[in-house]
Amino acid sequence: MRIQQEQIDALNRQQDSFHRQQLDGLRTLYEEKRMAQTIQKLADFQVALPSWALGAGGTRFGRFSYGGEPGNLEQKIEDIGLIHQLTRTAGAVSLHIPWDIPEDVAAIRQLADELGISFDAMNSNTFQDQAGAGESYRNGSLSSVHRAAREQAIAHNIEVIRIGEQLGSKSLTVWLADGASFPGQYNFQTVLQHTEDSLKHIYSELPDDWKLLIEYKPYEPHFYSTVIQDWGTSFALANACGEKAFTLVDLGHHLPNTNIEQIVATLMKKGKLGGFHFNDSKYGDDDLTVGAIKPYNLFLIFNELVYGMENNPQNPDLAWMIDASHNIKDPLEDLIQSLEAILIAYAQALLVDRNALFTAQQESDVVRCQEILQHAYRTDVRPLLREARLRAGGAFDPLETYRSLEVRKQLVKERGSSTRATGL
Ligand code: LRH
Ligand code: MN
Ligand code: MN
Repeated sequence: MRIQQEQIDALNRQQDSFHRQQLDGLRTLYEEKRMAQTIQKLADFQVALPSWALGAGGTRFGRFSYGGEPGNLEQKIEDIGLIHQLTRTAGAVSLHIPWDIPEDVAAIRQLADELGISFDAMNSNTFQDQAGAGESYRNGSLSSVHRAAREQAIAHNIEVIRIGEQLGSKSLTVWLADGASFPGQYNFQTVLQHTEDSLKHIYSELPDDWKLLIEYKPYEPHFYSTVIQDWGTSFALANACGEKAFTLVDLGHHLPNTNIEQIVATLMKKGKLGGFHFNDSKYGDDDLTVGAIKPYNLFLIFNELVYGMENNPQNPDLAWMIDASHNIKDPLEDLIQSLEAILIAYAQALLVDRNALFTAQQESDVVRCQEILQHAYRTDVRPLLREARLRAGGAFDPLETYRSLEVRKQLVKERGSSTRATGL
């Protein structure tokens, strides 16, 4: 299904005067120049959607199918196209191989092109055994003590790079499920060495203009140890590989109360933050809608990201992606909510008065420091998001537009109620 621009414009027109009033209200709080800069930055910000998150995810206890799920890669890209058309923020897709191997690369590229979607980081998968594979990843992949399993995992990653090259992607994200469920199961130093050697091999096959993004996670699927458990391990591996290798932060991959914003600051100062997976969590890697549980925390993280983007030329542009799973919500609605939460936190961080904060920090005025941050956090920045979207041809309110146009109903009509998307 395709939404006609006229349908979006007609709904937008109904909000015209309300929008103007709201935007004028913000002008009483912030200077025109800062408003304009913020709107432009919001308009430029693009977040990749993962090909595996457009259908119902489920848990290990069950999965509740959602009607009209995309049955193939084309339909997944079409779904991202719908979200992008409404939000103007989802102009990229991140593919997981082999869940989403393009059968006809030229056709997929053309479709993505038509919808204004580029190919962001490619994701390899050495955490599941594939039908017909010679080796099992039961005892690990890049870290395995079994040479043949390591070689198979390395070859897979190289194949993912080659597919990505044909699509115009520029980075490979490696997340390893490798770990131990019980003490003594493996030697920590041996598996770390194998991982480093394997990553270096993959790195040597990386095109010059590509990046290798190394994701970390403290636990799950293993519950005693994970080989790449934290940012320090990822950072050390990235340094061992070379200047095109970076750490990737997934918000759900931290133990409770970890100061993620400080990790962001440290990595950006070192020029080694390469990518970001957004989601939210209460307990672990819950993969909930971004901003659903800890919006202030998200703001504090964005505060460091903005500081880094403004002050750390040594750090490259980041690969942004939503890595959430949808168990009971319509995946497209959930992704629209996540995009909104990301942009809200970004806008609030852009509004922080950095000069005033610097002065207050120099004066050790702790109360003022907090006030400055919270002044920005407590601002309703949605008029800025709407202005950025309207200028780009998006919807005043993407979620309400999605509902009024009955997009899901159309998708169920076109695809049926029992299609099942590949992914987690
Ligand atoms: C691991 C992870 C990683 C995977 C994705 C499916 O928990 O966050 O990014 O590739 O989930
Ligand atoms: Mn992730
Ligand atoms: Mn995860």
